[in-house]
Amino acid sequence: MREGVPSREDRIRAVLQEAGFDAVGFARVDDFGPVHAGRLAEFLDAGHHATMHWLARDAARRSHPRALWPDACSAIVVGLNYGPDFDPLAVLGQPDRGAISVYARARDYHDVLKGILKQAASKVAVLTGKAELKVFVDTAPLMEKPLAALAGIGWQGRHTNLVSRDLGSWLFLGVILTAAELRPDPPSEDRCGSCRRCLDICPTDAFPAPYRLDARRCISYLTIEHAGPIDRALRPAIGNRIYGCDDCLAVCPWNKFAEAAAEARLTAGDAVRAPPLGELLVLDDPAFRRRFAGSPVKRTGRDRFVRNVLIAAGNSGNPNLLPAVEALLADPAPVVRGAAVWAVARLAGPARIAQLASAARAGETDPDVLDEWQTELHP
Ligand code: B12
Ligand code: SF4
Ligand code: SF4
Repeated sequence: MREGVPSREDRIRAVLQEAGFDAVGFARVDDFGPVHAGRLAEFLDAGHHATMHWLARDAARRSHPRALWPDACSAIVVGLNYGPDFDPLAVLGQPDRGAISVYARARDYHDVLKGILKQAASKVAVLTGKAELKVFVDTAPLMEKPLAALAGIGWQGRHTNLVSRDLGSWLFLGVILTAAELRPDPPSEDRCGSCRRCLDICPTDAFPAPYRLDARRCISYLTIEHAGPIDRALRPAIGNRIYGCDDCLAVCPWNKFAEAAAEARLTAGDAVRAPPLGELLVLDDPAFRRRFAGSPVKRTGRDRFVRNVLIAAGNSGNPNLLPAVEALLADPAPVVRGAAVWAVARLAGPARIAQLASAARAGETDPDVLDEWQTELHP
């Protein structure tokens, strides 16, 4: 490269930074080592993917970027800061309100990130000299975190997410695969040192070891991805977290360099800033859709979401929520009725449960709901 003339990589970086990305890095696809396929296999063999069967189904393609796209030569990895301008853990001290994780308090990041990436992609394609490239955000079978670490965006912290020296733990990742050969950036070093704050704070003890997550215990999985009743043993530790969890990210000391998100679409909207549980317990399907239009929260659907709100209500210790909770004993969705039984028992105790049982249990056929009644009536 001649002195003073920006390299191809510099120009691509400039285009992506101008488009709004806070971090941009380059990796050679060939450098993505077999270690990651091995770790993915270990994760799946241990059952740590819970009911996310798509992770196992796609394992072969997920193991290496070239298995996803054989022509891929280089990866351009981008990071978008979604740092909060509030203390994300403060809402945990307000048991009457629901804690919605930071990433879900704004517009769906899939839409935002993909939109910006797609807009910038044609310019990037011209600069790479290869017309064909592929853009990925989250949903493709690609191991984005190890790829981002290889591209020097940050390192995988003990909580398994990518940590950046400049942005801390609050960044979304996106990837462009291209057939062009681009000069790679040096991979990031692990800077966790002797810290284990993220492991120690986890409310449900979801890390069987550092750098390993058992999704079956992770509140993010349980409240977003898991479809049926949530493991009874884990319900108390969920507290008032009704969509996702930020604890392990929020305590990371590297966040001290983080700044609040610049992208306006990633800042919290009023509908999802610590909403009162009482408002959420009464949401029917149309009201749920209206309230969470454009937000990632809509992904769970109303039934799973109200199940989460019932667990938070049961943990709230607030008997004022009881009328709304008891009304849900007759909800059409079994997952809601079952969670309502648990919540009534927590808020009103065994005498009230016994009083309600004969009417509410009559005609019940769902085995999970019957199981909830059985457990509360004969603990
Ligand atoms: C499945 C998934 C989940 C699952 C499982 C999470 C997990 N850790 O695997 C659940 C639903 C629990 C989840 C939760 C969250 N997720 Co998620 N999720 C994904 C997804 C789709 C795939 C991840 C995956 O491949 N997992 C399989 C495991 C095997 O891969 P891995 O975690 O990278 O595993 C590595 C480690 O185990 C490590 N390892 C094992 N042993 C050792 C030893 C050493 C020494 C080292 C260094 C590493 C190491 O090596 C493996 C790879 O080599 C990605 C998007 C994508 N396509 O990559 C988003 C993604 C990881 N999620 C994301 C986010 C934001 C979250 C949440 C913060 C959301 C929230 N607030 O609730 C939480 C965080 C929970 C946590 N602590 O991980 C972001 C993370 C961004 C970042 N900075 O890293 C991603 C990248 C989406 C995106 N495009 O931005 N998620
Ligand atoms: S997201 Fe919450 S539950 Fe999941 S590993 Fe992190 S602290 Fe634990
Ligand atoms: S909290 Fe500590 S151990 Fe966890 S990712 Fe951050 S620096 Fe690493």
